Amino acid sequence: MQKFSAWSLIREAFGGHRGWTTQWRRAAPKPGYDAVIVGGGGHGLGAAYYLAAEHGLTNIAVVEKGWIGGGNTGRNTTILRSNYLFDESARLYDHALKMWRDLSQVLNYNVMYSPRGVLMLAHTVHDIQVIGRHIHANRGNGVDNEWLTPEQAKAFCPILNIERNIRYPVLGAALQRRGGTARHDTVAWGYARAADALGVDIIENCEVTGIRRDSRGAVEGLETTRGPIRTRKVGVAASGHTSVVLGYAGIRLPLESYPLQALVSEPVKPLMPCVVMSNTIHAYMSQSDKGELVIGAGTDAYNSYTQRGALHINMHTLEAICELFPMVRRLKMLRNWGGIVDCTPDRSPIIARTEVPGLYVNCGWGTGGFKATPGSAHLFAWTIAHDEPHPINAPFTIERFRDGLLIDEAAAAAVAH
Ligand code: FAD
Ligand code: PYC
Repeated sequence: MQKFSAWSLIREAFGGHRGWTTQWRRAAPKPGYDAVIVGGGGHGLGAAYYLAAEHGLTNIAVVEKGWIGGGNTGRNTTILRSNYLFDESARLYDHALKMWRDLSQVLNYNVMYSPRGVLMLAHTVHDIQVIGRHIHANRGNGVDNEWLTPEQAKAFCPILNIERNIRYPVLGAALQRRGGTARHDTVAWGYARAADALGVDIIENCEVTGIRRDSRGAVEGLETTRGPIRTRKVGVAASGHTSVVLGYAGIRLPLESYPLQALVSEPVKPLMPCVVMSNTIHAYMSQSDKGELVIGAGTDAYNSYTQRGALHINMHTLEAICELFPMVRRLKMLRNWGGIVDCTPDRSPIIARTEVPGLYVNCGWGTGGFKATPGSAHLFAWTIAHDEPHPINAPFTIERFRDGLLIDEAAAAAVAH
């Protein structure tokens, strides 16, 4: 009879993830690969998985400066939705939302996708108008979204305070029923395990420190803290640090990096059946399957690469949360943390080729790229494999900032920027 150690049983219970024990196939990179992805977050690991699974590229590697999922993929508040305003965004985010539905089956790893519904609250006449515009635009694009009265919103989320005498009363809400949550770190682990099974090398503790180019200017390799790697194709998905990495190839991007924070309460019995977001009073909350209330705060007002933010931002968020959900007032907060998000001027991402042959970039997701992970990874892999964008990501170029073809989704974001 096969014997199992307690540790192996625990590992199997969580899907047999090998990264915890750093048992990936290789600790250091091979001298050369057909393609290398920089960044072991969901977007990078997912791109590697789709390159192998859908484009037959298996002599590839993901290089990660820390541990996989240790960046924003493992730090976000897990909200999934596709209720963006513009046609280009609706196509992009709905492509991703549809992929979440089957992701656990595709990866054979439970990413705990839970379409529990996302409520976006309106507190002012302006909110009602903006949200109304979003609902109509979404429906025109085949994306579900519906208007709820305050009473209907409370029926959907019974702990919501709809008293009229509060500072920002709830005047109504948009509900995207297909929106919801997934467990963030399983996405990194699931893609990593599936990519590894297809032969992809996952190299942790390997920071890219330079990009080598040949006499024509095309990519010919990478410098890393674990030695040089030869490759003709490099895909960068290094959220928060993209400008640093592309700077190695002399490319400047219109990106700014900010800390964004979140916090969780002590675990309690189920009390919150959905996600509630309020852009105006600047707070959002859901409940994890462990029972913790997951609360998101805003971005700091200054640029930084520190993975923590200012305390007063959290205090402001908690004031708003206590007003919206008075019954959580006496809960203790267990942890808070931050991540570094990179934001473009129009708050839409870039998934594109760069001016350097063989160099591709996936960045600019700002505060909202977790929801896009499967779609973004899928389209990024396509772009790298075909050396041209898929029709869905074709508008998300770098050149749009030169040509003025912006996709201005600032109002679709959950948090202040
Ligand atoms: P990451 O997961 O950050 O991966 C990038 C990786 O690149 C990192 O692991 C990093 O270590 C690595 N790297 C960087 N430089 C180098 C280098 N030189 N060499 C090698 N590796 C390098 N989005 C939503 O849709 N919904 C939400 O509810 C939500 N909430 C959020 C809450 C917070 C607090 C934060 C911080 C973000 C939130 N986001 C949310 C945004 C979302 O987390 C990100 O957009 C998304 O996870 C980005 O994924 P990624 O794979 O591109 O980046
Ligand atoms: O994009 O839905 C979102 C989001 C919520 C919190 C941070 N980003």
